[in-house]
Amino acid sequence: MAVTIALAGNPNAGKTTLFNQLTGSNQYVGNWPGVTVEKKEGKLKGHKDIVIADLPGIYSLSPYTLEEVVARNYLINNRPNAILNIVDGTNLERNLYLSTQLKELGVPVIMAINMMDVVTKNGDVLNLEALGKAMGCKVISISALRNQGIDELISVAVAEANSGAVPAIEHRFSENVEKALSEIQSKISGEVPEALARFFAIKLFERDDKIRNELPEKAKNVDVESIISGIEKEEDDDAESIITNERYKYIQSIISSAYEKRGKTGLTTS
Ligand code: BGO
Repeated sequence: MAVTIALAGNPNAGKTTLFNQLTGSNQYVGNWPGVTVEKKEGKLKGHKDIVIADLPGIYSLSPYTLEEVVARNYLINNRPNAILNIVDGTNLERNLYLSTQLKELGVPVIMAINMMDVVTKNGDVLNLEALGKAMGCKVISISALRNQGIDELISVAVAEANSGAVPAIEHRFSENVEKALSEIQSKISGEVPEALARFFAIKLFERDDKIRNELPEKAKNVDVESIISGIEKEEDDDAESIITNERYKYIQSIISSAYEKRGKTGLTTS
């Protein structure tokens, strides 16, 4: 079977531009099964055995739009060999919100930080090593528009896709949320693929019924309500907001350690 790399990112991150760079004219366009959302695939330049699957642009894996449902179902059900996450480097905070969730899918993630020509022109500095360490994945800086960093990105993505490794999760939620997640995880253990158990536990904690309905019968019917409501009482907040707020806290800590914003005067403004 062909090795598949899924290309995922926020709308306007430069996904179409990168897809064209990665595949050249070797593309085929269709529709995702059952819906009228466009599906584009292509062979990776110089690697006839590797398929790049272009997912619809999405902001998160808690789907509200048809595009988000299509992208999430593909990632859960088709299990690509790797996810190439294109990130708009000028808009890190919003883009990393999706990245933190992609990292939970138990598939190697490669982050391509795009628009680096603009980041550099603005005088901003991104510490790729710190970003990669905090996210627990390979990070490559690129400009899809200017064809910069693409060769390095291809060689790293190919190596990751062929590695078959299940990546470690760097991000941990607060202690009580982690405790709740591991209780939920133990209830669905053996019923769902091991690499996806944490992802499903988070989604059940968020009361994501779309995901619950996709689970195998036994996992679909687990009762986790008392676990969730216990934490909600402790935190005086609803479960979905608890997860969202903790993600943004994590993202803030990444940005403050890896991104240095400079004003036109050259002084640090962050
Ligand atoms: C327009 N650098 C810069 N500077 N721009 C980039 C880069 C990069 O590395 N990569 C992409 N862009 P899509 P999605 C546009 O179309 O690939 C630009 O949604 C314009 N169009 O050229 O479409 C890219 O598929 C008029 O810009 O993203 C595109 O993810 C004026 O980012 C935009 C200015 O890229 C989105 C830009 C008529």
